[in-house]
Amino acid sequence: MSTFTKAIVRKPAETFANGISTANLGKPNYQLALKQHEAYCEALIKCGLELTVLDANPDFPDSCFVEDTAVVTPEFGVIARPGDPQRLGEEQEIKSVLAPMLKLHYIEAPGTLEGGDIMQADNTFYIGLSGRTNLAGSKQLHKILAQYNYNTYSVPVCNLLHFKTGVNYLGENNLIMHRDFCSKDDFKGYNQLIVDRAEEYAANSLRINNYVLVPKGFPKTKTSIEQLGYAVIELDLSEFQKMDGGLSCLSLRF
Ligand code: CIR
Repeated sequence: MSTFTKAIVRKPAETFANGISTANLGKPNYQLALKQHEAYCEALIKCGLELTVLDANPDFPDSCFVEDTAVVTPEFGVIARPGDPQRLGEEQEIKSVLAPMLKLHYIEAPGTLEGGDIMQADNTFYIGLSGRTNLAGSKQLHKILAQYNYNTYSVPVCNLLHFKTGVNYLGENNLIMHRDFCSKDDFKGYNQLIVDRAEEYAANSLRINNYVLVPKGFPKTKTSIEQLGYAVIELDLSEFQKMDGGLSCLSLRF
């Protein structure tokens, strides 16, 4: 598992509630979202990361979900190309932030790709083909990652917003995933921690250095992760869940 030293986050904008959502959990409370975001930033610092906190950008209601705008490693970054027109343009903002830090590559039209569809497991990147990441975008990323000697696999994403909505790599060969995750068979070589149907949101738990961040309110999943030997930090993400966002989407880590 990579050791991360840095992260980029963006504060939620006042327009946050106008973002894209299919959750049917009601409108988010902006003040509470800001508080939850602050707690998230503190957790990243506890994990040992140096944070770049970007100002809120009201022109893009979903722009606090920075993970979708790029794929990053400590050596290089790939500027994504969001698959939803409402988010197209967010990647330009991130490009100027990452340019002084990393060598950059770019996903180009007709390719679309969002960081939430890309999962790194040691030397392998899995690229989820979703409503946001198309085959052209996936092929471009394959080519870029091959230059750095990473293995890459494209896998289908069914009935989920992003690939990492349903599966995440915790390190040490452990994957956490939905019971009905459609490409489960592609991951037979991993130890699969299957989350309870009632706790599926917690499949988006996030390993950072010596900790695993787990959304608050999913006790069975928290216990299962602890039983694997991980130190857990629980974070309340209720307001981000209302906008289809989870732990991984709120930062770029490298
Ligand atoms: C969207 O629909 O794009 C945002 N409302 C949520 C993005 C969540 N990002 C992620 O899971 N990586």
